Amino acid sequence: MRKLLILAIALVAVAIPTAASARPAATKPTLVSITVVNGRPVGGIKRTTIKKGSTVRLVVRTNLGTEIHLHGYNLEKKVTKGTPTVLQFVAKVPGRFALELHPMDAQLAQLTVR
Ligand SMILES: [Cu+2]
Repeated sequence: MRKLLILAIALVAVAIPTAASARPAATKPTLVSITVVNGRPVGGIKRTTIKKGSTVRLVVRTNLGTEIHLHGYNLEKKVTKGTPTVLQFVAKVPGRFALELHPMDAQLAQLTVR
């Protein structure tokens, strides 16, 4: 019984610093909002530079298409007509990445992570 109590205290001691260091990740995400009409992003391909390690929130509104696809990170999300599609991720990998609308493979955005 005493062993279990010691273990519980040890776990709490480990958990507290972890929770504290996790706090900066909760900062506001970088918002990239794109409206697509008939497979074309309004205002052209959105080019954004993102700080490595930050959270990115892609919001896509489109009247066509089945899914959005972020190349490199290989993230996909189904789109629904009339409902904004939200794709949120942490930009851990540096580089330049294309966001496409499938099945037409239309480029919507270019994200540069550095
Ligand atoms: Cu693609």
